[in-house]
Amino acid sequence: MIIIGERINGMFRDIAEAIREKDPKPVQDWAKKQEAMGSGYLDLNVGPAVSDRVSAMKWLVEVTQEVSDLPLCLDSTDYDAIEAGLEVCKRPAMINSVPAVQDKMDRIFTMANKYNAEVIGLAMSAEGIPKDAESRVALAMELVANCDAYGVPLDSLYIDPLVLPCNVGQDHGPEVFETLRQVKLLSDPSPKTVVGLSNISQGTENRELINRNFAVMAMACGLDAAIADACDEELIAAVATGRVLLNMDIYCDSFVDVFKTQNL
Ligand code: THG
Repeated sequence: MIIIGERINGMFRDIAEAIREKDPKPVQDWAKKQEAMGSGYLDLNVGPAVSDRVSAMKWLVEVTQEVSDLPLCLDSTDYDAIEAGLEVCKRPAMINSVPAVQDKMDRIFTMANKYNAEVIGLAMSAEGIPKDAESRVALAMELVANCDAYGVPLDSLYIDPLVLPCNVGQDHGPEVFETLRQVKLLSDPSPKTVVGLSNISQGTENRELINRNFAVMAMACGLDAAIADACDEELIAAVATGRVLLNMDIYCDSFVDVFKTQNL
């Protein structure tokens, strides 16, 4: 499983402040730290409070690229902000994200072709997030069909079944696991899968324990990537162990340290 470092997000006060003050240091420090922990991508989200999302996203991309060569995951519901970010990305990026809503898919898959970008497709419609796995998989199928129609390679599509906090949406958990399993059967090549891991523990006690357990359970269902707290050592150790047990990495005595050097 690939870790997409979640920390450069304006929902965190230090990043919100950095964006406001145009101070690159907190952004660059988190970029370096998340890369050193084995992240394969860096999620960039300007957060809810920013007034000019377009210029903020462009700035986040530029300052992050000064210190890291990792591919970027541009996280916004504002597609003008995503496009502004893609324009300045030096390497192919990931677009985060598009729901199964036709006009949005039209814009995002067109953008994916233009910028050779990967795409996260959300298992939600204009009506919201369904509960059962069957409905989530049906929405994933719509995303797969549109991805294919636009000629975007299916393995550039990451389906996100959408993880809700377990203290309010406990019954969604098994549906998310089942969606992860079934998405792999939708097409050949199949789409990949991703989740926002920290969502599962928002508002709970003992967040790290919940995140870590959810991560390895989802890995066993075929999860390919997670937007996650890359600076949680225990999580990284659990993911590295999962990769060895799933035979994705060769065992050696220092497998956790090796995972951190791979930036898959
Ligand atoms: N799917 C996709 N993208 C996503 C999500 C998803 N992007 C955003 C989010 N979900 C993933 N990123 C985070 C980042 C931080 C937290 C949760 C998910 C988090 N933050 C603390 C909190 O809310 O308690 C903030 C603490 C603080 O303010 O210091 O947990 O699901 N495709």
